[in-house]
Amino acid sequence: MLREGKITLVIPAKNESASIQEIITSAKPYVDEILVVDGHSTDATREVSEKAGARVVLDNGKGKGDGIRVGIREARGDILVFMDADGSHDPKDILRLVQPIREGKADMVIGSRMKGGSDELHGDIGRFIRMTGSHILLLVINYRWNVRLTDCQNGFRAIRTEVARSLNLEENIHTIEEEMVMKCLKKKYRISEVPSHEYERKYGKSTLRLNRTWYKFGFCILKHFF
Ligand SMILES: Nc1nc2c(ncn2[C@@H]2O[C@H](COP(=O)(O)OP(=O)(O)O)[C@@H](O)[C@H]2O)c(=O)[nH]1
Ligand SMILES: [Mg+2]
Repeated sequence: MLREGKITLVIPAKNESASIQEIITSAKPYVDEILVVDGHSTDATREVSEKAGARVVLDNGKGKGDGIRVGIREARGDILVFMDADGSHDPKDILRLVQPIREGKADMVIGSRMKGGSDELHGDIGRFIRMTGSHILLLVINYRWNVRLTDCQNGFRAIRTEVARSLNLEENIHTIEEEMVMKCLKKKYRISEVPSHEYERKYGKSTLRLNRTWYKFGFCILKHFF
């Protein structure tokens, strides 16, 4: 059965004025609404986004997770797609992410970098730590809920708006991705994955500061384990 639904693309963005225009323009044909959630950028992210045709709202200045939560609250579509503003994700994958939801086969669909490959997870010690850590957390989730996901941390994903709102997400930083997965599993929502390639961010540096926040990822798993 085909389930129609309007798509809102939610783009959390903090100081991404160099890449965001191209991202909005190339995503436009695939979605009904583009909502940029600005993390109090000090560059022209807001202006560039509005000019490119996106609706822009501000987060509360607490981090990417905060931005995602604001996006979930403000979106007008029936299906949400989250995509980063740094050029890591290919807008052409949006329809693939949404398809299982439209077909009524899934409530959330994650773009798997393990199935699609990543330019940001291999090659140096920082990336090795990031990938290994994320695999350990993934194993904990898989055995706890008896599933076999391959990527629980990619931000490129689609979810039914109603489902996202029912999760009452609380995380303020990048830990929101794993929180979303665990809360879906707890509530017995169906999660599926499609392959998606992760490209290197086009400009600037990642906002993730693992040296300062790594323990929060483990703590978040513990918090939602039972
Ligand atoms: N709204 C909002 N977006 C943010 C914030 N921090 C990062 N982002 C955005 O979240 C996305 C992912 O961040 P990024 O730094 O690329 O992290 P990584 O992909 O995990 O290395 C990018 O589009 C960032 O601009 C924030 O505090 N608020
Ligand atoms: Mg990135």
